[in-house]
Amino acid sequence: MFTSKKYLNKSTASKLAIYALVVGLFWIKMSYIQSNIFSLKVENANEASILAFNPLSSIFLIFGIGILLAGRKGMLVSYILGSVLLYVNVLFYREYNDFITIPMLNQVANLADLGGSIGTILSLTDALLFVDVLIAAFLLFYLNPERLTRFMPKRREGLIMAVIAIPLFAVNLQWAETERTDLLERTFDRNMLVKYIGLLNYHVYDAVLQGKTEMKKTLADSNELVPVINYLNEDKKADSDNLEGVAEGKNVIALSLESTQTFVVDNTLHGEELTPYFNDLKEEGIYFDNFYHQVKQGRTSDSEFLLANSMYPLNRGAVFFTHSENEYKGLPGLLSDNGYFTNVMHANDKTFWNRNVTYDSLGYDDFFSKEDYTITPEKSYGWGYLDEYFFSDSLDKMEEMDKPFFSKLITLTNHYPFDLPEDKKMIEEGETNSGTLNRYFQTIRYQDEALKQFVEKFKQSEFYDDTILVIYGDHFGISENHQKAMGQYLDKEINDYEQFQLQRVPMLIYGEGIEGQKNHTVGGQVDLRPTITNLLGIEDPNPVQFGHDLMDPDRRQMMITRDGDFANEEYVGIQGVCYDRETGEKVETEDACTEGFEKAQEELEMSDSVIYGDLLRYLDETQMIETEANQQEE
Ligand code: GP9
Ligand code: MN
Repeated sequence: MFTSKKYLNKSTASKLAIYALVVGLFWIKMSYIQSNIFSLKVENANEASILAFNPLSSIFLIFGIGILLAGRKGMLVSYILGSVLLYVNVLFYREYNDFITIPMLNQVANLADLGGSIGTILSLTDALLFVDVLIAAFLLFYLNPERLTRFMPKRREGLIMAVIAIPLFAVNLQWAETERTDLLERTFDRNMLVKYIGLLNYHVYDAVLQGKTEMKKTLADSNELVPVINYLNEDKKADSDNLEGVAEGKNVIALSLESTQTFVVDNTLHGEELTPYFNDLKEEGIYFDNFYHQVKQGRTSDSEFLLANSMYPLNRGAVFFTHSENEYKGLPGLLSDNGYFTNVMHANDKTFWNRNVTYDSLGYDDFFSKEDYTITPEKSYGWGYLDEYFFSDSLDKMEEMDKPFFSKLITLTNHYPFDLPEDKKMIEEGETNSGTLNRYFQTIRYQDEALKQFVEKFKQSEFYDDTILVIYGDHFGISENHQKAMGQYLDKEINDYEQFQLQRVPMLIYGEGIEGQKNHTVGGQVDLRPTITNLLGIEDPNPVQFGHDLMDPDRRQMMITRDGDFANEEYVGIQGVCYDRETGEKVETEDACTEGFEKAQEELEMSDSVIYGDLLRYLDETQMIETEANQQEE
């Protein structure tokens, strides 16, 4: 009896030891990745403790399920899958500074292409992130310290582990709420979610969100559009007629500049201007210096979505993939109805970002993609067709087009990893600690030269007098990962406020009859559509637009980011913290920015509801009912 009890105790003790070792091993790795590879901006000791604690519940959950399904083999499988998931996020984070969402997985082909730079994000030392898998396998399968029994976890134990995960998570969440209330309801920022609940729990949460959004379209009905329209009407003032119709009947070239940020404008490197041509050009047009990109995971495609619909893109995934076949009342469709030939010109695969499908839904008449350009190896580099040739061929195509036309051109050369052939480099590379930023200066300089050739040739074209150019940056090129280098270049510390201000992209309206002026209004890509229709003097019957004409002197000065942050006339609000927009000083008054944050959240939710519910399919019906109601009132 005595021996057997001792035997049992020893056996239980060694079993528990193995459990503890394997759990501990994964815990250490996950903590290491969360604290050292991701930059989650831990601000105090409490946050650091939450971050250290948060892997635990998810580890109990995945190991518990593994054991429940297949004993120790299952535990090892959980260990391996968990490790792979962590690592895939590490790679994704290096490229995107963000975490994977389920909708992003539908775009694997795209992601593979984006990783034209995969070599740049893989690192040899990454192999170390898998050494622990071998140790875990050894512990689970070969270690037998007491030579009494092998490690044989019972399924019941798996169930117990999985159940223990629940109170562990509850503790985690309660603790996180001490830092941020309603964490799970206010989920625009994945960095914050991961900081507070950990990467694996974040994925569980993301899966729940996915299920919820899929339900939304099925459950949607036409009534849901009414509050959106009412909300938007509240914000609308009498239409200003500033510059209304100055470009009536003219062609429009919307020129989307890849990864081009405002900080390069009027800036120098080694004493040379980075964008000498644009710097002069902007003096001849209307230049907006407080104009922000508003994209999220869909990058360029998100900026295209903003332009076409004056709605916000999604917080998870690229709306070009997730809701490509919704009904939209897009700008291209509107212009086509007004006699325009609407098209996109972009020398990449037509399926990239699912463009060929979504462009149809937005109402474009045509798409000139890679296959429509005569691309030779001599004229290509990195991502493909070099901008100068792309521009020149595109102008030739425009000569032939039916007029008036609306062409959106998307450049490509100034794309991460910012590589250029030697003979195209017009400036020495930068001297910061980031190769990415150092090369970025060179591709920016190259793009400016290509722009020069384009605009100068355009000026010679016979449609110059009848065309306006709308030039804007699609999104940032230099991510937060390069903050230190950016600080070295700009010679200041890049704090949250500066990082936010770096999300400004240049925006210029240029053409015959448009006088040069600087416009400081606070706006973003969501405002492009109403601005363009105002210039063209085209009545836009779609009431579901979140943007405001940038030309309107009395417009609402507000720009909302996809993270729920905002800039308005006075303030910049970032993750609950308020700054003076001009000086960047923290504003200590408690609720100076509360209204801004609430507005941002409300507006993003409205926009999301339209996309998730595919609500524009009910627009005609809703408007008919409204008109009838109005008539009855009269
Ligand atoms: C690809 C180009 C770049 O066609 O638009 O896409 P991005 O990575 O910037 O979203
Ligand atoms: Mn882009």
